[in-house]
Amino acid sequence: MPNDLLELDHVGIAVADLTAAVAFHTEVLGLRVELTETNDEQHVTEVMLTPAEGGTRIQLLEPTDPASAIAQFLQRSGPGLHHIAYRVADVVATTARLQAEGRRVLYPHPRHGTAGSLINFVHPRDTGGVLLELVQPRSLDRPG
Ligand code: V0V
Ligand code: CO
Repeated sequence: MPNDLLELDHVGIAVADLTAAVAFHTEVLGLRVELTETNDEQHVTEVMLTPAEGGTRIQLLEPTDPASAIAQFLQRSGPGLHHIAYRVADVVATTARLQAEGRRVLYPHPRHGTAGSLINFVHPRDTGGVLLELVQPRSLDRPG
């Protein structure tokens, strides 16, 4: 059995109003803001939040461009659960494995994700309906 999906890194939620969504997650749910970042490749502004004892984080995603994946999702489905992201040690190796099994990996090469990570996605039609993100965190020998 493969064992390269190491942890659930985050759950991505598409939001139309980031300020309101952050207020709900902090003031009502009590999560702590870990970082706020704009990702020009993905055309999103994101806020990553952590529950009281850590663990899997929540990623709120607001589009910065009407043509972006998040804007299109909001138009079709409205705000809500968008993807789940697993942490991997080697995103190229894991995507190659899944692709070899016939699943559609969305990018030929990993792109830039949160906090200097490398990310790729597997199409929801090939994963039982859930958009799957793979995240290789930034390592000390690969700054930034
Ligand atoms: C679309 N579909 C979804 C979905 N988005 N199903 C579950 N979850 C989603 N998020 C379904 C849709 O209902 C249709 O289902 C089918 O997929 C349409 O497929 P398509 O025409 O090939 O694709 P689109 O145009 O709907 O786009 C979907 C994909 C797009 C996944 C291809 O959103 C994409 O390229 N996503 C990758 C980038 C991304 O999501 N970035 C934002 C997060 P039926 O009708 O066929 O059943 S950025 C992020 O997480 C970062 C930066 C990070 O964590 O570091
Ligand atoms: Co994500």
